[in-house]
Amino acid sequence: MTPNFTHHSLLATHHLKKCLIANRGEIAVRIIRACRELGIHAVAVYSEADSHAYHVQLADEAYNIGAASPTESYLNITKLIDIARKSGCDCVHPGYGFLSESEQFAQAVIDAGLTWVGPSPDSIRLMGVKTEARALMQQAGVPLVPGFQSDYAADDEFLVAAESIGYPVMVKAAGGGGGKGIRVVYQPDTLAEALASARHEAQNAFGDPRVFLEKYIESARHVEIQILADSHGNTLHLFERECSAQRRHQKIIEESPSPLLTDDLRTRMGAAAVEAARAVGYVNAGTVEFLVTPDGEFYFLEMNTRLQVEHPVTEFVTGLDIVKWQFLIADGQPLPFTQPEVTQRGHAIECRIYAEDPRNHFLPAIGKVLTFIPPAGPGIRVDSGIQSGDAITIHYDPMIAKLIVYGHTRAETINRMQQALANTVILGVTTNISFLRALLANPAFLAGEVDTGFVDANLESLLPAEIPVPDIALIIAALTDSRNIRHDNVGASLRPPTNANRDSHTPWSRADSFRLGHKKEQG
Ligand code: MV4
Repeated sequence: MTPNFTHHSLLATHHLKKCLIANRGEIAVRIIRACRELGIHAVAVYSEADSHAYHVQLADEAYNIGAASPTESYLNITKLIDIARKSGCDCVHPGYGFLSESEQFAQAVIDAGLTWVGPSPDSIRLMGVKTEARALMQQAGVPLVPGFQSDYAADDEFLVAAESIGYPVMVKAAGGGGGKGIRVVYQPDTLAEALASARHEAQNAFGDPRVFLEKYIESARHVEIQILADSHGNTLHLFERECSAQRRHQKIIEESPSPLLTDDLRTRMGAAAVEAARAVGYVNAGTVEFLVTPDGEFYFLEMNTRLQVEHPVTEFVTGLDIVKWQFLIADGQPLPFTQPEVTQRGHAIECRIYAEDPRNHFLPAIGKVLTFIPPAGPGIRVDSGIQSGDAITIHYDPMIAKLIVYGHTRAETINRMQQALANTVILGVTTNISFLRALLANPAFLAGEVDTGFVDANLESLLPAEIPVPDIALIIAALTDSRNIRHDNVGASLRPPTNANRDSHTPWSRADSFRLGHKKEQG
C-alpha cells in the first residue's frame, strides 16, 4: 500500500503566527527553518555573547535578553515571557536543554496566554520524577527493570530489597535522569555508602534527595523511540534511535535503525512506547528511552518530554519534519497519517562535532573558529549554529555542529559519514572529529555491538595519534580565501603536500614560501 500522506497542500499553522524561540545555537536555527516553512514569524533572543550569532542573523526579529550567563539570559523565565509579550508572539518553542523540560516555564507561557510548543506542564512534571514515571509505566504494562522505590524506606529496607533484586543493583536519583546520582553497587557492604552519596548528589543536582533501586543491566543498549502525539488522541511512534555510543552519559553517535533490533522487537518496543505516551496523556513530540539486553529483553528507562538533539536521524529515515509537526500539533491540527503509513527507510547516523580535546579529557576547546567549511553531497545534512569567525565560549555547550548522514544501508551510511567527516574543515579549535572517525572505524561499531559501556571502557584505543596542524597553517588559512581549499579531498590540504603535488594557492605553499622566503633572506 503506497502511503497517501504525501501532501500536495502546503502545511501551515492557522493560529500560530509568531514564535519566540527560547534557545540558541543550532537548535534555534533549526526551529527558525521550521517557522519559515510554516509562515510563522521567528523571534530570537540572544545574550551579550551571542549578539552576532547565526540564529540572530536568521530570525525575523531578535532581542537582547541579558548577560552571557544562562541564568541571566536563556534560563530567565521572566525576561523570556516579557520579550514574548512585547514582541507580540503567540507561541514559544523551548528547543532542548535550557528550559525545555521546565514545568514552571511551560506553565508561565500558558498563563501568559501563549501556546507552549511541547507537552503539557503535567506531562513534564509526571515524567520528571523517575519514580512516578515508573509507577505510571507499571500501571500501563510497560516493561520495567526489576526495582524498588519508596520515599520513606530506611537503608535496611533498601538492603532487603537489593537482596531480592539481586546484585549488581543501580542506585538512581528520583528527581532527574542523565548520569547524576547514579551508582552501581556490586555487593551489600557498599550499598549504604552508595545510597548516601547518591542522595547527596541528587539533592545538589535536582533539589530532591530521593533515590530508588534497579537491577543493573550489564552490557545494556540504550535504544529510544520517538513519539508524536496530537491533541485528538492520535499517538504514533516514529521508530527507534540507537544511542549506546556514549561517553559519561553524553551521547556521541546516534543511528536509526538500531543494528540490534529485529522487526519483532521493533514492533513490540514501538507499541510499548505508544502505551507509555498514552498513559501520560502525552501530546506533541517526546522520546521514550529503553534499555535493551543482549538477548532482546527491553525495559523502560525514562521519558524525555522535549525535542531531542538527535531528532534529525528520525527525520531522515521517516521523511517527516518533527519540528514542523510540533508546531502543527500545538496549532491543534490532527496528524493526517496513521501508524502503518509511517515507514522507516534506509539508514541514518548522527555525529556530534564538538570543540573539545579528546586527548585532554575531552575538555572544551574554547576559541575562535577561524574556518568552518561543512561537508556537502548526497545524503549529508549539517545542523550548525556557528559560522567561520564565531567563537566557542565557556558559557555554552561547545557543540559546533551535528553531522547527519543518510544512506541505503548501514555500511554505505558509515562510509558516507567517514567521507563527510574527512571533508569537514574546522580550523582554529581542536575538535573530536578524529575521535568520531576512530569510533566509526572500530570493529565493534562496524558490527553494531557497541553497548553503553563500550566507549568508556575502550577510550585509549579510540584516541588516534593527533596530527597537530601547525600554527602557521592556521594563520595562513585564516588569511587565505577558503575557496582556494580543494574540496574534493580537503583532508589532503591539511597535510603538508609533497613537492610533486604542490599547488601554489594552498595555505601550505604560502606557509612554505613564508618560511623559505625567510630562509633565503637569512641566506
Ligand atoms: C541503567 C543502565 C543499566 N541498568 N539502568 C540511566 C541514565 C540514563 N541516561 C542511562 N542510564 C542507565 N540506566 C539499569 N538498571 C544503564 C544506563 C546507561 C548508562 C549507565 C552508565 C553509564 C553510561 C550509560 C549510558 C547509557 C545508559
